[in-house]
Amino acid sequence: IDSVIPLQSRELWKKHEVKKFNNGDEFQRKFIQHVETTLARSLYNCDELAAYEAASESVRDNLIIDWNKTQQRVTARDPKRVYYLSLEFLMGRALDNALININTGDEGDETSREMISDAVEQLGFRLEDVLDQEPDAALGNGGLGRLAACFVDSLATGNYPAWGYGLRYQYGIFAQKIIDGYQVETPDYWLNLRNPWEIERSEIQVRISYYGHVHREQGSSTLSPSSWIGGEQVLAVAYDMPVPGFKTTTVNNLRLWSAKPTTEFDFAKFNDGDYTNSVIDQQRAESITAVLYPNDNFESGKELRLRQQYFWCAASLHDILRRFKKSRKPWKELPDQVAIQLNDTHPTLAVVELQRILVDLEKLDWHEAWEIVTRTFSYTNHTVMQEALEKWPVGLIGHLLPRHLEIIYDINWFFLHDVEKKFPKDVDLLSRISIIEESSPGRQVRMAHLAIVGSHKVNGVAELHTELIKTTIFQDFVNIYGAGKFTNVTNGITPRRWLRQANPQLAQLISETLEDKSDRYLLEMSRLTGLAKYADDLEFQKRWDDVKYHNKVRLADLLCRLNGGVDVISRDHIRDTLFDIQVKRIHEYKRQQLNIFGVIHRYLSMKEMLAEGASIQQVAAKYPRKVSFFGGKSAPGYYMAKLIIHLINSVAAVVNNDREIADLLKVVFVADYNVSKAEVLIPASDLSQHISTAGTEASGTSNMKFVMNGGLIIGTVDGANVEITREIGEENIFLFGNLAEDVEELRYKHRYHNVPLPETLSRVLSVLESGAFSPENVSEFQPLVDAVRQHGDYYLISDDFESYLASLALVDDVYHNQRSTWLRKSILSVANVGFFSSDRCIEEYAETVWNVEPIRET
Ligand code: 4GP
Repeated sequence: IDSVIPLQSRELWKKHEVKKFNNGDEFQRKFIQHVETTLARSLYNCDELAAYEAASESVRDNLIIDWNKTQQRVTARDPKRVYYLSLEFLMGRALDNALININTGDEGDETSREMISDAVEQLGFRLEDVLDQEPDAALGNGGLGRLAACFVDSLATGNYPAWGYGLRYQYGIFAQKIIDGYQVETPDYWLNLRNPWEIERSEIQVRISYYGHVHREQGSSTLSPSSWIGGEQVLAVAYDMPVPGFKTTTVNNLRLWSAKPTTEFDFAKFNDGDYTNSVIDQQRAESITAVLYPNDNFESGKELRLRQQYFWCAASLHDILRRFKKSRKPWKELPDQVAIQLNDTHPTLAVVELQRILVDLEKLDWHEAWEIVTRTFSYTNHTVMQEALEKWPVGLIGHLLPRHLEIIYDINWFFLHDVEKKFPKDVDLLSRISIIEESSPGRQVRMAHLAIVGSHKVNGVAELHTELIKTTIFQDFVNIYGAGKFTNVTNGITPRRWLRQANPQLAQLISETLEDKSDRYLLEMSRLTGLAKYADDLEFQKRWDDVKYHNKVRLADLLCRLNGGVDVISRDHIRDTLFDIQVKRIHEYKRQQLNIFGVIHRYLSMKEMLAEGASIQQVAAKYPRKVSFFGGKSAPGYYMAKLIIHLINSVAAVVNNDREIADLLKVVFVADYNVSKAEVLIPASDLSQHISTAGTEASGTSNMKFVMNGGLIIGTVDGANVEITREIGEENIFLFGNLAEDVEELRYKHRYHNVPLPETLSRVLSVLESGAFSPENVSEFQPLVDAVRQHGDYYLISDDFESYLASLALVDDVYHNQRSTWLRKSILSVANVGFFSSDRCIEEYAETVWNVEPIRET
């Protein structure tokens, strides 16, 4: 490896090599050093926040040493690398995760989370309180962003030479406050405190251009090298976050770009006496990475978003190619050295940018360049929802990126030309598949089409989803390219965060129970099947149940703390209260409205029994103790989703204050759902709900998290629920509702016929209309009623309502009357959840999409 240090000086470097701490004593020395020098504090003013920072700095030092070695190792061997381009990385907290990964499994490594916990305690702090100081890195919306975070974890754990590339937003996903039952968004300025987990690489800067115009030799076509003279210029500065693997010394890199003004200055303006405005123009640069767009499964089409996308694609590609060029290999070997994964269509401009670089700057022939491009990229689709498929107005792209628009047109020209040869005279086909949509009010670029054409592999994220994209939105492309280009990689989650970190008690019980008495199963999840033989062991069931109880109390404690020290749920009957949880983005397709309608139904039925003279014991026999938890954010501009949030809170206000039903039913909306709250909520669930309209949820990943934590799930036959059922057995999951294949016909019926609603749902809707939950504004929830009654019930609430209620009744019965059966189901679910580790997913990508191999320490 190149170095500027003269040979004779290198011995000295080696002599003074920085060492990792390896025991509690050494950790404490580091810790105090960071308190006193890095933080300029002391024994006399070190609070919990400072302790968090000092602990993080100390642990980070260890990671960075391994990070450096990992990078040196990869540079020396120069293997094919993977780059995961994602506009979102929903990482959550870093310190606890780093502590779980701190022991590398190497001989002589004596570090452990317990060791640090003790060391911190000796210094006067409780580790839990210290960990609680860390703000979430919330640079994502939901499933797509959290998937990227699980993937970088598994890439490091699997020792893959892989980097993530994203944006360093100054404001992550907004913090949600609930005020008078309504969602209120407040900015998440997460960088307010110094962030010990990032390394500013002020020396790594990439100049990014926008606007301007294109020059070319007279008479030459757009296919020949052209020069784009950009107008506005900004700088992309790299910030690196170390991503440690589990039981390995591999520490990979997540590189996030931040926008800065260039050092140039508009002297013309300045000389006109407009100094202030020339500075303000410069500041415009920083707005590019100011904020994460808060939409999940929805595209808003804002110019600033397009500016973000290009900024990030151009900076990342520049960086990737700089690294490739170091090996001095010919361009045609790029696809043997580099695999770039497009996480959804957001990074699709990278396809165009690479073609531009190869043709305009590297002077490759168009076709030679295009071959290299398509062999380099692959694309993951995450949704079939029309409103989420990205399209950009041609005019906007042409204005912002004039050369890129020319290239897009040329890509499209060759693509259509090839298709025309294969399917002559099929004009309809050509207009359906064209990258350019000829729509009113103007032409649009269909980013999904561009991503498919520019990639060698396209994948869906669960079997059903992949099947759906192949037979609906991308069907034409299957006919054109053949089925081999389309493949499935079912999503997964990292068991380190979602089991070991979120649920230490369960993780511990599992280690003690499995034959090898170790936590190896966190790497080899198939070992969990060793739990199956204890499924009917009553003593084991009791221990299993105790862990769940402990986690339910932990959730009650958190809610109490968030509520200013006042209990939100009663402590009296926690063990016999079913914790029913639905936490995810609020979206009509995810059907939180179905859930809350079910809650209303339950409440009305309880009241009816009482009114008819039943005793509270009789009511309890039919409707035993239950708390319905909800959590999730709505996009700020999504009216219906916000109304659903208000309905949940309004129902909570009525139900929770109704003395007559004596705490048998409670409704809790947990404000500001995020990764660190998920880590407490998920382990506490007895039941969780994954009840999207069949065919709408591409995969879902929280379903996997709940199962991994011993919760049972109620769900529709949608997304990964299908494969969860296959893995854990259909007797261990509560499935209900219509199938994806029937959805279209049902929607058609609703549109053209007056389909009568089930009596149960009618009653719920009438009560809603009566204003029982909105006395101050009687018609407030009318839009939710109308969506079902008047507007075609697009999400098929009425079609699934009865089977949903039946399924919930079954849940009550098993939970309350057959607890041992319940625990058996829970144990068997965990025993068979191994398939859903993101390690398995990454292996599949590595083999079938990227063709990359792990690089281990030798
Ligand atoms: C989400 C899907 O809605 C979810 O089903 C899936 O599990 C997740 O991606 C990861 O693949 N999609 C989005 C989005 O978050 O914005 O399209």
